[in-house]
Amino acid sequence: MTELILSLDVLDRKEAVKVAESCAPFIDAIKIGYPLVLSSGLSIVEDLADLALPLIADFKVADIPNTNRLICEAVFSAGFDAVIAHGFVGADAARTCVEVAHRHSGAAYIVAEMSHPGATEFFHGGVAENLAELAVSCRADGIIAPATRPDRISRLREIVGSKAIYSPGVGAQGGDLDTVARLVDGVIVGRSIYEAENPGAEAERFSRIRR
Ligand code: FNU
Repeated sequence: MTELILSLDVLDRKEAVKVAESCAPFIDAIKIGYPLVLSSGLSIVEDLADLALPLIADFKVADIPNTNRLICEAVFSAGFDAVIAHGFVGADAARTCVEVAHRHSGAAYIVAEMSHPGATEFFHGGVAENLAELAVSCRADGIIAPATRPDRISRLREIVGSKAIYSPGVGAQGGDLDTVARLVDGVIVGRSIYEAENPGAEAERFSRIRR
């Protein structure tokens, strides 16, 4: 089964909760990033707690080990179940995120390659492969790989094996749902669902990948 993860980049707190509630029966997790947390505060986690869905903090943590530790402690203390971190900061800093996550019985995912067009400027030429290898050696729970480039997902799968691959970029960024769903453990979808007239119905439509 491929998971469907809602990317809840909705700025208004009430609207965010409403969208999450309508999508809840059709999704496997909710990803929250800076847009919602900076507009609503970390307490948004409490507002979503009743849905009993895993909450992923997409903070792309990218600092020195000590600061990464402080950030990840705050993330898991707030009630998140997983964190997304960058690997380009090096194994020591990335490993810190993984260690804090595991101490809290949570998960940490390392960005191997991003989905936007500009990502090819730096991630290609062996960098994404190195980051995927780093994710494996740091015992991360998985990687983030681009739904906009299925061939790159396949290449990164060779490196991470059975580790989870979560993939943003379907819909609004042009990635094809069915193509990507066959290659990854979870598809991350934001605008295509939360900007729809009926987000719940759209989430249900996307949830065909869970079957
Ligand atoms: P949607 N996201 C992404 N590409 O899009 N975390 C990446 O390479 C990556 C991400 C996030 O386009 C992005 O920030 F590492 O509206 C947004 O929150 O479907 C979501 O995935 C995609 O949103």
